[in-house]
Amino acid sequence: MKILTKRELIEQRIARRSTVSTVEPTVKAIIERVKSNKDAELIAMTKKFDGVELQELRVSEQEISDAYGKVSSSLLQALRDALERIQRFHFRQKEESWKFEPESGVLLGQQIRPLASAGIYIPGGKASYPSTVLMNAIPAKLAGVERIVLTTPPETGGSVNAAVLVAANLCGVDEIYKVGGAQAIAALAYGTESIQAVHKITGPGNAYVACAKKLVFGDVSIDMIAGPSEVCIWADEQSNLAFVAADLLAQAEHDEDATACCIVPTVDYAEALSKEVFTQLEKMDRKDIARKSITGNGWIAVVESDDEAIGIINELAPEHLEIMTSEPEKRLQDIHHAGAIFIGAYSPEALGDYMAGPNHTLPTSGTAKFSSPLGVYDFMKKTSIIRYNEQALERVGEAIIELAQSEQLTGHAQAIQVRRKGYTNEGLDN
Ligand code: HSO
Ligand code: ZN
Repeated sequence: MKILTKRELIEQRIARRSTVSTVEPTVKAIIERVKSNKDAELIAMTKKFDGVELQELRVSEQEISDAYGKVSSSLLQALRDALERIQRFHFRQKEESWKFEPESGVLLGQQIRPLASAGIYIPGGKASYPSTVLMNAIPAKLAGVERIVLTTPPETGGSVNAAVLVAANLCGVDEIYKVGGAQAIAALAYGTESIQAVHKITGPGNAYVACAKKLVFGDVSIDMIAGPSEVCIWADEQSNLAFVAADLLAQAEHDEDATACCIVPTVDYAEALSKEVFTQLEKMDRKDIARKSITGNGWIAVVESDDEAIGIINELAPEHLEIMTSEPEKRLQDIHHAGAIFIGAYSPEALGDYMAGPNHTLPTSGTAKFSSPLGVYDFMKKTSIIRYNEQALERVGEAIIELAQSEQLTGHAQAIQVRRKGYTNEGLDN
């Protein structure tokens, strides 16, 4: 792995990539075609891109119940266990509407309502993760979304990954469609004969899906544009080399573009870690992907102090931060930017990916500086409530008129004047 000092790291400038723009013309064309030709286009594109000829886009009840027969009882139990833990965490994110009376005659409040519908995109192939179904559907369900739709590309043969179907069914997803790519995002945003449009689209995807989400944003809401996954591990001389290396590789196996990086105190530790990473790498099933990620994007930075480490972390704003130093909580309050922070040797990212409870959909590419993990709040919206009586309005009337006149909005001023005591068509008569 590349071993860098802090200065070298800054010179390299912490990479921030975007593949979205290069595919934009293709994605725009796909969206337009789905808008015009609807289901027929989805069926044609599924044949073209997935090699599957579909009669029916929607997954049937029968296919869902058959899926239960295709997953092992231990996997079913693990999904149920994860579901419960994810629910228990997300339940605490539920917010209530509130109102208050700041002064006599005045009532103000915030009304919270679930979105009416949500569409979850789940990628196909090797990246078709049932855990991601749980992470998207559970917060939507807890928010009270009435119609939860899931789309995912079919596998060769026309079926959908059984574990994905089971996870969706356990969470109470209402409709599942066999369509993937930018065409699925277009269908969710604008609707077709069989897929009714939704109000918000969430879930990960490749560059085409990410670009489509960006393009439909505004007509519908989206969760975020997720880039390749990242982990940053802060270690010290006491950190277990095997643990640190395994966690770097767990991240690297996701994607050739994934970033696994580590902050350590000495060049000796960095060299030993790099050696351990390559030893463990050889035993991996996905060693080709992991090797490309580790050699292409991975780095180990050698720092001289805790402050230097914290500076790098806050600049990086990693999606996942693992603190494996001997006092992992000592500087926790100084870390301002990270999607999720995993504290201590026994809290690996893999725990958070599946079981701990918090969401594994996290801000990537430095966006943790201004974004949060996916949560119940992403499936809710707020409306302000305002009620003044006549006396209360009179108390602020002059000030409103003053402000309205300063903006040359005399219509606004008039909307107050007509309500004032003694007002006639000629103005106030007193
Ligand atoms: N680490 C991924 C989520 C995931 N891992 C799903 C395994 N399955 C992005 O946070
Ligand atoms: Zn993962």
